[in-house]
Amino acid sequence: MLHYVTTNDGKVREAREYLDAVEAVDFDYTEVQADDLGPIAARGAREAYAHVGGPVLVDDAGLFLEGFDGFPGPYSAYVEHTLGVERVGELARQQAAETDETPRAQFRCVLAYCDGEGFAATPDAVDYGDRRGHDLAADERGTASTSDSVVSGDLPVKLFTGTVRGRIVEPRGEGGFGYDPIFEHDGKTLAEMTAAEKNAISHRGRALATFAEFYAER
Ligand code: ITT
Ligand code: NA
Repeated sequence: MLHYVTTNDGKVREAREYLDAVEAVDFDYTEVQADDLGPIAARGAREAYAHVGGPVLVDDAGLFLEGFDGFPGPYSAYVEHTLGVERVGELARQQAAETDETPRAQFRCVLAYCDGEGFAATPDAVDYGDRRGHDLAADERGTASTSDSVVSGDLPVKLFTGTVRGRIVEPRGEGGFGYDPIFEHDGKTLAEMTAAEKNAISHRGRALATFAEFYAER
């Protein structure tokens, strides 16, 4: 049985569309301080595996504002609880107005899988263990990728990353969660989309689709 480790019900709802046999575990793993999501998720997966004793999937996500060098990024949950979503949107729009540009942003989701076993090496594997910086301009619409994260002496973890690009707008919509109301993609905010519509284009949906394919083989 796969354990989806999160304290966030919105994430669980989205994950269930890809994984039928999944048990949500409300386990608050230690979020190490890092400037990218990969190492945070990988460490979380190792800790969660030790706690659960079976296959675990940890989901670490964040909003990366392009005009603010990726802020709030790995600190998105903290910033949501302190500044709040509307204020983050206002800041991004104010700054962009000064340069007469549209504020752009990226959502990123890193899924970290650990089941105590090793993984066959993937040719394009990136070691996220030491990765720094954000590949913000990767693609106009979004990306999905897979990589191994094997830090020597540690449990092997496999990472699945999804991104989506969009514009920061005034809050609209009642669906989704977190920063969804201020993030517009193809004319709709993620909060104006149904769960299926959001999954089809979102950072989490892309990462989950890649993971589901891998997990079906595992
Ligand atoms: P867990 O760590 O327990 O999974 P969390 O909500 O703290 O739950 P994160 O650490 O990944 O999750 O925090 C990411 C922040 O980004 C948090 O403020 C979320 O509300 C927000 N977020 C994550 N995924 C999102 C999505 O799909 N749409 C909008 N906001 C999202
Ligand atoms: Na968290």
